[in-house]
Amino acid sequence: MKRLTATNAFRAAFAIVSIAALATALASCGSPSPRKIADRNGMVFGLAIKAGDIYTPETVKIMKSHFNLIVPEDSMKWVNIRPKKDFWNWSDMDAMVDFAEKNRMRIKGHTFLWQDQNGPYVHSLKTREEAVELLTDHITTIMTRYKGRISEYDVANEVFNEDGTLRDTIWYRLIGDDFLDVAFKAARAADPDAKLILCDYNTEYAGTAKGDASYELVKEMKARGVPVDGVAFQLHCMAELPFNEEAIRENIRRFHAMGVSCSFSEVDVRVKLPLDEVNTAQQNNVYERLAAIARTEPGAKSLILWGLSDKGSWIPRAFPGFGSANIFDKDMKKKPAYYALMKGLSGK
Ligand code: 9MR
Repeated sequence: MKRLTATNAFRAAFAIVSIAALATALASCGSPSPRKIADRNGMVFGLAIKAGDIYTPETVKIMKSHFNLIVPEDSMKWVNIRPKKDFWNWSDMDAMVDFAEKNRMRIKGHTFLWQDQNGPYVHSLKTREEAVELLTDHITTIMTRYKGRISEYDVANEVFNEDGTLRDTIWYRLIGDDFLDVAFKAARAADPDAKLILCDYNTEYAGTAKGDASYELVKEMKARGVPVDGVAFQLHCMAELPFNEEAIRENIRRFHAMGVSCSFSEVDVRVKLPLDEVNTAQQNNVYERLAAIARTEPGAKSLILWGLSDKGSWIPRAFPGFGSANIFDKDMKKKPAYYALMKGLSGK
């Protein structure tokens, strides 16, 4: 039997260390991270986060390797950032903007003109002049503070009824037909470089009342010189419903043709619980197709997830009996939907 000399022992140890180093190197240069894939494909791949997420190491790790944009799920909503007319709560947004910059991510603002989550004083506005003044002040103050740091904003959110008419909100009622013009013009004046977006749900399909009304409204806004740069389709989807890929692509293309970009901006795909083989396959299909559309349509190139895991999701509160809408489960384990989404994102 060969004796283990000092030289042999050294060689053996060296070989083991080399193999370990090679394995590590192979692992690290293996498949690129989702964030790299999105960057390479020229895509925004984003995540809506809650204020505490940037202090949760497990979430931070996933955020850094997966996403190139974050959006506050709630922190910029009127009642949260400005609970009283003269009291601004900047701390959460300041921390998120710092976090995004430190990690070289973009950050999106959400949202100014909306019917929900307004401070009580908003509902006691009485005249057009008061409403224009407060809305303009709100937009100007936030966008001036984050000028050059926040790259895009949902300036207005959910302005349509399902039949395509405009929703009866405090802003529309008091300001009148030019309520969106007021908001978008104030936004452009506050930060000329920020991308200004009109956001809604059920507007993703061409050929539906709401989808077509949104297209017509943006076309008219552009024609009268109102600075609207993009539309956002929220896409809180239900796995069991039919998914009309062609109608989404057609819609994106007609917006693209007039220089308006589209984003899938609040993506989650709920299922009627429990999760089973059938609805898992349906959910996978929606995630994969949405990512594939966003990747392949030059007028889209943006997909933002409304939360990471089923743990903090808004779905069970809003839709009793439904859930499991996100790509990680309650224990932060990757679900089949995760892999389906990645397949759509990478095209492999
Ligand atoms: O996910 C958000 C939830 O945490 C809030 O309680 C709720 C009310 O502010 O808003 C949810 O986000 C909504 C988004 O801002 C606009 N589109 C619909 C989203 C789900 O309700």
